[in-house]
Amino acid sequence: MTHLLILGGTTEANALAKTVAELGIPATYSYAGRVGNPRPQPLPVRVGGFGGVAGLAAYLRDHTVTHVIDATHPFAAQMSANAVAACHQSGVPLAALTRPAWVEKDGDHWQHVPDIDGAVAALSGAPQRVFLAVGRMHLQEFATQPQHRYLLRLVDEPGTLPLPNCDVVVSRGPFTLADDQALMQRHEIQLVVSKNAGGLGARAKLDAARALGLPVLMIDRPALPQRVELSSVAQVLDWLAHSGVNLGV
Ligand code: 3Y8
Ligand code: NAP
Repeated sequence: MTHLLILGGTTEANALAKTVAELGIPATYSYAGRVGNPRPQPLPVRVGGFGGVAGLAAYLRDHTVTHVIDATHPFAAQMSANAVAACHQSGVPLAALTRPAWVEKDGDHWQHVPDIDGAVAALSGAPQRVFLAVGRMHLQEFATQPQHRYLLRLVDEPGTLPLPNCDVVVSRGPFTLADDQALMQRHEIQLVVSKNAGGLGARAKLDAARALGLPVLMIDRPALPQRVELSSVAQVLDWLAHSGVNLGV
């Protein structure tokens, strides 16, 4: 009996969940529980960590999971590493559904930094108006550069923030070029800080930066362990069919 575990939290995971539900393939969608009201899914949902590699391996066994699709965000490196280890231990087939990194186009002015700390170091100059579009979890690291005026975009209303001079927009994506361009003009943004998330859900700020001739501080992705990597829902269905799943089509 097939039982897919989809490690979710992205636009691609949501597209996969929709197709899997339409095909009637037994599956569970998993959120970490990072935000207040995660998007509802057409599948049974579980929320919260598994408890490391051992916890995930136990979950796979206790719920007779037959296949794992890691459709988490490219920066969810710990989850992805745990999935590789737990599936290897348990002998459960694993495939990642990922999206290519964004690449610079004509008119882009990107400065690449290797990680969050690299972005913080690159901000050690004179005060600027900075669109810090990296979410909430790593804001503390930017507190060592309080000289800037930051525009923050968060999924949930924040508690106390570690940055003295900041404006907050509470908004979850996917975002649009028109809205991001208007937002950046309204706040007279001079620099955009972005993770290289890839995909369509968050690229609007890059297209807006290009249109406005603004520089971007692009945080490159963390390294991930070797695993099967697929880049479309169709490829996932093909992988499942070749792993013995009857797609019923
Ligand atoms: C909880 C589940 C969809 C999926 C929406 C995608 C697109 C919009 C772009 C900006 C960048 C950021 C952030 C972002 C994007 C999609 C996708 C994506 C970036 C939700 C969601 C969950 C999260 C967690 C959240 C993090 C934060 C990161 C905001 C749902 C909406 C900045 C990443 O407050 C917090 O704790 C937020 C935590 C991890 C990164 C951070 O460090 O703060 N995502 N985002 C998932 C869970 O619990 O398992 O409610 O839908 C999903 C989405 N976020 O089609 O509806 O697929 O990438 N999410 C980044 O890329 O830098 C926003 O503002 O321009
Ligand atoms: P992370 O740092 O790689 O993971 C930290 C821990 O959170 C994991 O070890 C696991 O806990 C738990 N976890 C993460 N994703 C989970 C999932 N889908 N289901 C169950 N537990 C999960 O992860 P993260 O960067 O915080 O991302 C958390 C969620 O937000 C993921 O769903 C991801 O797709 C989504 N997201 C993240 C970003 C981002 O910028 N990081 C952007 C958009 C969406 P245990 O060890 O206890 O199992």
